Amino acid sequence: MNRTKVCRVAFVLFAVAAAAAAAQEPAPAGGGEGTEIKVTAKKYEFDPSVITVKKGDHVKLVITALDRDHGFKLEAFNINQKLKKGDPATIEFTADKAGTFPFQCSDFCGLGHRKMKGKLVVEEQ
Ligand SMILES: [Cu+2]
Repeated sequence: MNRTKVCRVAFVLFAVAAAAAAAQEPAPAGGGEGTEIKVTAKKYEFDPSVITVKKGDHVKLVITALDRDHGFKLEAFNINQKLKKGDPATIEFTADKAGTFPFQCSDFCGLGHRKMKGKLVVEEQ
């Protein structure tokens, strides 16, 4: 197994463990549901590129840049976060308005930088 593969296996194991831990946590009290979404960023895409939540949700995005530094800009919610390679960034906000809101990479990362984008869909309850 090469190094990349070892890293990937370790990452998957970590993700599974984190998911199992999260599943055991009680739901946050009051207000909207807590929603944690893991996202990866690499040249030139976010995965998932469409993030769907419900209006009123407290959204927690944990975004990891895989191949180099990127950025995450979600203008509608005043978010512009630098994503350091390999260092998961946690972005929290309340999805207090319904609609479809574009987000994009905010750290120039190469020829496809401007195509590196996605959208947040906030559905009415
Ligand atoms: Cu980028």
